[in-house]
Amino acid sequence: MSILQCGRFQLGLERPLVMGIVNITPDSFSDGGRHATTAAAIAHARRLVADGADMLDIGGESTRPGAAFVPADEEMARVLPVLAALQPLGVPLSIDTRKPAVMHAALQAGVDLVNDITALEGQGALAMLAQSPAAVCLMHMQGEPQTMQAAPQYDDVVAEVTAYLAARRNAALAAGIASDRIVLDPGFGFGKNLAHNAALFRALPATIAQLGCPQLIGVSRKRMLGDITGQPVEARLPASIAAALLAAQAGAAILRVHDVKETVDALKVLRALQ
Ligand code: HH2
Repeated sequence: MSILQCGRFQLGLERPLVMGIVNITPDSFSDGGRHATTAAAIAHARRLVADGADMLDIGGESTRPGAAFVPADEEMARVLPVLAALQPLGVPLSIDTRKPAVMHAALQAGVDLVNDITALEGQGALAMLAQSPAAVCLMHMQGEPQTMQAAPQYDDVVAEVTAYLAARRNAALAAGIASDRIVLDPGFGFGKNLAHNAALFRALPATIAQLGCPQLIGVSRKRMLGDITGQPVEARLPASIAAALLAAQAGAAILRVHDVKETVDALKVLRALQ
């Protein structure tokens, strides 16, 4: 059985883990403003744990297409009080950030995983993580959130994303981050149109899994599901569950979701009847 060394925790990966999303932002694409105060975010996080979340992903900057940049001190003011309050909960805490300064503060606060949509390309990020016990999630993105959905282009999306993830995994290994601390993520919706996302999704078991690291898959409520179903963001729960189950069957190790309770139930059914 493979294990993820994740800060204070050693996580068995024999079944997909459910990562509940806590966005402390005014502008996230599906839940912006709903948990924007410290108290609301803490209450939401506790609810996700009660609903069966195996870990929590705390974010203070929306990275939806076109999102505004958030200064590091503003992002820290959003996430640090929430991290401090959730620390005693006994659940692995992930910080969703691309800023080394925020990573540093979150590591000081005892975060167990650093989830970076720029795959630790920020100045000093790899070396900082090498000095910590935290796990890392390295994600692929083409371009920048401001403009990434304008005209994403690939010759071969699967080959290019796989090569990028392999290169970032190798950079992490070379920096001294052990392989049992590395998670990879193809980055659904980050500089990818529906055809790109679909090609990547189909390639999950065949190609990306061969990189030998556990994979995190984040498709919850995303526009690709709206493109397929025609549903607005608030009506994408059935599509999100379907995609989560497909990702689980394709071997995903961690499912990053907004709707924890429903996903946990769906995974129970998959496990019992598969
Ligand atoms: N997706 C989002 C944010 N962070 N991290 C990883 N590793 N993988 C993802 O697919 C991923 C991510 C976007 O979703 P959300 O947090 O709900 O929205 P927003 O960026 O608007 O806050």
